[in-house]
Amino acid sequence: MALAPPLAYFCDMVKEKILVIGASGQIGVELTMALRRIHGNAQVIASDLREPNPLLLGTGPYVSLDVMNKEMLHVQVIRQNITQIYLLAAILSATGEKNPGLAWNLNMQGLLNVLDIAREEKIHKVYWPSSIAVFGPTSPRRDCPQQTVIEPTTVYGISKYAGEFWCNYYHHRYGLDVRSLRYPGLISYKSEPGGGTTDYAVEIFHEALDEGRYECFLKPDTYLPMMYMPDAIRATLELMEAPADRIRVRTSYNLSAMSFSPSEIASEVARHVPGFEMSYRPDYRQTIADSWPQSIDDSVARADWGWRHHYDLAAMTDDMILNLKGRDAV
Ligand code: NAD
Ligand code: AKB
Repeated sequence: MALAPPLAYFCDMVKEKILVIGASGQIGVELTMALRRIHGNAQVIASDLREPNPLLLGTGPYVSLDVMNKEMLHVQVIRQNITQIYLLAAILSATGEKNPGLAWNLNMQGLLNVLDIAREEKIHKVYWPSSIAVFGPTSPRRDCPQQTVIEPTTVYGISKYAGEFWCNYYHHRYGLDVRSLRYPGLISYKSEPGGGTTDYAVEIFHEALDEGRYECFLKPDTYLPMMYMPDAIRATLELMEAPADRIRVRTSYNLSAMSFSPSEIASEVARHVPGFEMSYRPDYRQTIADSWPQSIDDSVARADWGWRHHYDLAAMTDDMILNLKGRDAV
């Protein structure tokens, strides 16, 4: 008579083993920590080209990994029994315009490596973020809808738009459960932003608290879609936990929380930092910002899997200041 397998066998069968690629970046640090809280530290493997971010040290396994090295990536996926992959490694808009070839290679080949391996190894789910950078100057400026004219003018935006269609292709052709969000500019205090056009909205807090002033690289009336990191992390987790039949968009979902200009965030910061001064010296990033919509319509995400944002400009500013002041006081 065959013996019944031990209970641990069944537990292991349902436990997810997650690989986060680009875990030391602005989103990666917070997403890795959130995934570890849900799935357990040992179940979430952080990986990056660079050293682990100090906030990740001692919180769980870390492997050094170059997403461009497909063989090594494949070995890690098999060796670690990976069942889900979160791919965050990319070159963002501002850095991408300085080195378009590098941005295209990493953003495209990195994604194709992951999609191929995920298909071959029957990975349960893949997450890959797109961006509001897919939209270009011919897209609607306000409340830019899910489906509209999309003609990006940055290499970053082109790579994201192409990437969205690769995700869609792998889903429909191979049945891969790959999900994606078009994040707006993300604001966070735990980890530094990595070379984007929206980075000013993070830098302003650090400079205001350290120096009492900030020189902004965008014009005062440049409205852009933005989101506080806790909302972005929750959106990602909710998208990934949603039943597959609720995910009707297999390119990437519009996602929105707030829209503000540099002069508006400067006024908010000044509520907390008396005497705060903002000056403006627009540079090449102004052209990038001008090519993007000012606000996003994310009603499809709200209808399909119940997305709701929590933070507006005032609530985000309060929380950023509170946490950055608290950190300085330690
Ligand atoms: P980031 O630059 O802060 O982090 C990216 C990480 O990837 C870095 O730690 C970097 O070392 C790592 N990396 C680079 N090349 C690698 C390689 N070859 N192999 C392995 N790791 C490598 O970026 P982020 O802001 O955390 O963005 C993560 C993802 O979210 C990107 O796809 C980005 O386009 C997207 N996104 C970010 C924002 C935002 O405001 N932060 C907005 C929209 C979309
Ligand atoms: C950037 O500015 O490049 C990013 C983004 C909106 O994708 N923050």
